[in-house]
Formats: sequence, C-alpha cells, structure tokens
Amino acid sequence: MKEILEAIERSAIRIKRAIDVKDIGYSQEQNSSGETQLQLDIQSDLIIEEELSHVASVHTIASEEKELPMLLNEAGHYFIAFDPLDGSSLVDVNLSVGSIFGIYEGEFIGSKLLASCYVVYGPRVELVFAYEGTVKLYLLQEGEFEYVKEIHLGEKGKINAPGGTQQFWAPYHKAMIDSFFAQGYRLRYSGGMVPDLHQILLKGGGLFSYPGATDKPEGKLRQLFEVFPFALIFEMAGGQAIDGTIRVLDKNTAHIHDTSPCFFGSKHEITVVLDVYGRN
Ligand code: P6P
Repeated sequence: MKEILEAIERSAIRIKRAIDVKDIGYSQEQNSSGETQLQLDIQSDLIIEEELSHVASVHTIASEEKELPMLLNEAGHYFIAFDPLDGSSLVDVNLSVGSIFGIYEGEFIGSKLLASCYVVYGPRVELVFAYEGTVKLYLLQEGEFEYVKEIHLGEKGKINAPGGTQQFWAPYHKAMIDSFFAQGYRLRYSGGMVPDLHQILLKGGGLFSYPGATDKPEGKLRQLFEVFPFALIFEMAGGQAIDGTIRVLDKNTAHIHDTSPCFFGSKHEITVVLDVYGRN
C-alpha cells in the first residue's frame, strides 16, 4: 500500500504542475459519460496511469476518463479506480479541483474497497488517505507531503452542500434541504466534489448531497471513482454515506461507470436523510 500512496503523491505533484501551466483547452474527445474532455483530463489520466504502471502490486486500473479497465500486472492484487481530475471544468475559473482514488482488493465492488485517497489542488495541495480505520491529512511542502493530522467528523455539523439541479429535486428532498438552512446551516457548494467534501471533513461536519432526481434518477456521481472512495473516508472519519436508504458501500455495481445518489455527512444529518427518505 505504501508504494501506491507514493505513486499517488508523485502523480499529484505532476498534475499540479500541469494545472499551473497546461493549456486548458477542450479536446475533441468525450469520456464514457459523454463529457467533453479537457486536455488536462487526458494529461492527468496519463500521468496516473504511468505512475501506477510502475507499482508491482497493482493488477488493474479503471479511470473515469476511459471506457474500460486496463490490466497492468497479472501478479498484482490491487484494483485501483480513479477520477484523474474531478471538477476539471472549474480550473478555468481558478476554483479548486481534485483527484480521487479507490483502492480495491481483487475486484471493483464497494465491499472490497480497502483504502481511499484524494488530492485537493487549491491554494495549497493537500492529500487525504483513509486506510485501516484512520483518515490522515497531508500537506505538500517543498516537494514532499508532510503529515498534518487525523481527520474526525463531529456528530453534527454546520455545512449544507446541496448538489444537483433544484428544479428536478423531489419535493421532499427540497423541503429537507431547506429545513437545514432554516436551522442555520451554511451553504458551501463550489461544484467541485473534492473541495466541497474536503471542507465538510475539515470543518467538523455537515451534509453533502447529490440525490437522484427526475433528470438523473441514479444521480450523477460515479460509484467506483467518486462515491465509494469518499464513502470509506467519511465512515472512517466517524460519519456515514448512504444513497438515501442504504449504505452506499453495500450497493451492487453492474458497470464500472455506474452512478449512485449519495449523501455524505455527520451521523445527525444522515439520520435526518434516512428519516425523510424512509417516509417518502
Ligand atoms: P452539478 C464535477 O463535474 C462533478 O462531477 C463533481 O465534482 C461535483 O460534485 C458535481 O459534478 C457537480 O454537479 O450538477 O451540481 O454541477
């Protein structure tokens, strides 16, 4: 696992360099979700593929930017799913973006997720690694990721990060989101999953939601590359991650690009979601 973390750290440093200088124009390509790829998306994907290809313990990788998984080493046993540059369209307005990694044991299913990692490219570059029950924060300083602290979520938070298009929300979902604001929760939503969830983790808690809605009944965020890695991080930090009714890590994955409605948060907020969704 140490070699994988080191490969992610090398990738992050190279991706940060690309963000700082790379042409942020669009390519002629689309990813498997039909999104037009930025040159940066493709560049970041290639950087991670190259760095992980040197790690003997990695069997297969799956990227949000590629249709199919890629076998790297028959003798390896880790299956790594990653979103190379999540929220990349925010780069051209200079907002924070991130890379997300799920490290699975032997196959790409939630129950086999062993460790998760994400990198935030913002005013500073930070990395969070969740493994064996602890969530650790690292800060890039002079070319090295220095350990900062463990991350723990409070029982109840103050942040409400409501994703999706409001006009397509179920009425009971809108009423629930509004109820949190009526209790004084602060709106914190940039449209970048990584910085939005990083803020909740570091500010002690709250709720991030990207529900199923009439335009996207199964939500927008991808199970293997985005939802499951953050679910493991939130659970190891003392929070929860559900699809509205069940734990997301208990969901079945039929295709590597499957999405899932998702709610990440402190225990209090998730209890509210379970109550509301359980009654509708
Ligand atoms: P919306 C970015 O495109 C992304 O995949 C996530 O990073 C983010 O949480 C979500 O989409 C934002 O989606 O529909 O709220 O703009």
